[in-house]
Amino acid sequence: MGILNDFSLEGKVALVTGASYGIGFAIATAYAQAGATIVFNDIKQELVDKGLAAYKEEGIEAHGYVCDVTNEEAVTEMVKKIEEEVGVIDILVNNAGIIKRIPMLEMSADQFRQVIDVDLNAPFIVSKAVIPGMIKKGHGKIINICSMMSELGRETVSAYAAAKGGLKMLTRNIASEYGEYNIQCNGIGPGYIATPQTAPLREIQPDGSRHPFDQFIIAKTPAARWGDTADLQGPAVFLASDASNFVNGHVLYVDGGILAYIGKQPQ
Ligand code: NAP
Ligand code: GCO
Repeated sequence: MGILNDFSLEGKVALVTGASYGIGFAIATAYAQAGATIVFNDIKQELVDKGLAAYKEEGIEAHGYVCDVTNEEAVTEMVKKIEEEVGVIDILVNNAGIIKRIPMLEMSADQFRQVIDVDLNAPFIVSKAVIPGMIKKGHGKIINICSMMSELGRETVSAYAAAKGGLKMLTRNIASEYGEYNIQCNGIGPGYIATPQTAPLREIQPDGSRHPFDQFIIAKTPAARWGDTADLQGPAVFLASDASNFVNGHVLYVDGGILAYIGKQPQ
């Protein structure tokens, strides 16, 4: 097997936050295929139940917990329960996230805070709860799901871009602070991926045409397509495995080349 062994997650416990569906579900499914035991959380029991059923359909016996990742007490309690019921967490993916697309001048401070809370404060809270176990174990992998908005802004996503920019720097700081304990912390920066979060940007127009933003992204992506959650699975397994033990503080952009491309010139 040689080098492929380095990509195995056999015997590892992986917690993927907000992974009942979407990107988190795809990453967790790939981890299970690589041998990991899957743990995930969601805010509502009904979503956790839906997620458990979806994992079962994939032949995966996942462990689901109800937990709002912005609630430090609930997160500490969840991690303690996971460690007792499943095992100490080897791999953490801070995936749970929200976006509010509101022009800044129309966005309330409370709405801004809600996005920062889930997309930036929560990765801090969950990482803080998980790192002690990783230190005791002598290894750990933390993968923060960043975004192209860790690098670029655009209209209506001020809170989201601020959070994801901060998450890039939190990634680098965790790498800096805990690298000596053989903990690697990296980010994945997905491009535009077809999930419920981006569904409003892909809605077919009343006249049957594609959403203007959909056409915009196609023109801005060298791959000339939206990403699929499956496009993130290989990079996520790499960053969770021994194959990346000397990769630390890096954000791996999985964006079809958008960040490298000025965009197709109008015909
Ligand atoms: P999604 O379809 O909206 O799923 C987000 C997940 O996070 C849901 O399961 C949601 O649960 C959960 N969640 C939200 N707030 C939570 C909280 N407070 N506590 C626990 N779980 C919570 O999003 P996605 O497209 O899969 O995105 C997943 C991650 O990738 C996010 O961090 C997003 O910012 C990032 N991302 C997405 C794209 C893209 O194009 N889709 C690109 C770059 C980065 P509920 O359903 O209960 O709210
Ligand atoms: C948006 C999109 C993006 C994507 C992603 C891009 O409104 O621009 O939702 O933010 O979700 O983060 O990397």
